[in-house]
Amino acid sequence: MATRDEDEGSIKEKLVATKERWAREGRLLTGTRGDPARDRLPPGQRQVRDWPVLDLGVQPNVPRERWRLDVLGAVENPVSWNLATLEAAPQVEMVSDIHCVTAWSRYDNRWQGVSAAHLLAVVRPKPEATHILFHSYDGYTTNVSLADFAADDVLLAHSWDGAPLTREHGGPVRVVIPKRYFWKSPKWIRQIDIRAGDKPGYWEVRGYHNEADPWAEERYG
Ligand SMILES: Nc1nc2c(c(=O)[nH]1)N[C@H]1C(S)=C(S)[C@@H](COP(=O)(O)O)O[C@H]1N2
Ligand SMILES: [Mo]
Repeated sequence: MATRDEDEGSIKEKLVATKERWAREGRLLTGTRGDPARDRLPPGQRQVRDWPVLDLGVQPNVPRERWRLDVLGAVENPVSWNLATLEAAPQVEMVSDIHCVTAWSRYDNRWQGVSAAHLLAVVRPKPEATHILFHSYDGYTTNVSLADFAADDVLLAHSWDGAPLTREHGGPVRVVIPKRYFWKSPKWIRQIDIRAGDKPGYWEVRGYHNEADPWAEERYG
């Protein structure tokens, strides 16, 4: 008889295989381009009012006192933060829409945390730095350009709607990058590797688009 772990492993493999097939088939593509100056909803998306949970079948339990974030790589001043360091940094509140590649969008999410701009000002990327590779506690990775991470609506969020971010949504801390599909917003963030050169992450090597702009419907690579 299969053990519980093997069952969960094979369920996860099937889910991943389904998403890879969707990517190959170009599922959900409408072939149109949206204009954020005119529309609220990007092409092919529909609005939801609940907040779906998406993960790889694991929601790591990271106690608040044990959470660490290492920011390293092509930077002048690598840092290792804990929650106290994060809470001592200048706090911001940002409201943004979520666009998931599986076609749901959720409006007006109110996040609290520290801006990516502040973090970058602390670590000071070297001239050769061009991209970011995020690593999370569940083994997930995803990549963005340094410019995408430096956008003024990007933050490290510890709270949502005034309450600590729940475990299922990536607490203690996740990254939020509103201008990209939500798979580029890593939950349970552990490490931010600032790199000279790009390296594709978990979904990016499985057929998802490298840039992931919802307005251009960059769902699949
Ligand atoms: N660490 C980690 N981050 C992740 C994921 C994941 O599996 N692990 N899934 C991504 C995907 S595909 C989506 S759509 C969003 C889902 O975030 P939510 O569960 O808070 O809605 O998280 C993204 N960040
Ligand atoms: Mo997603």
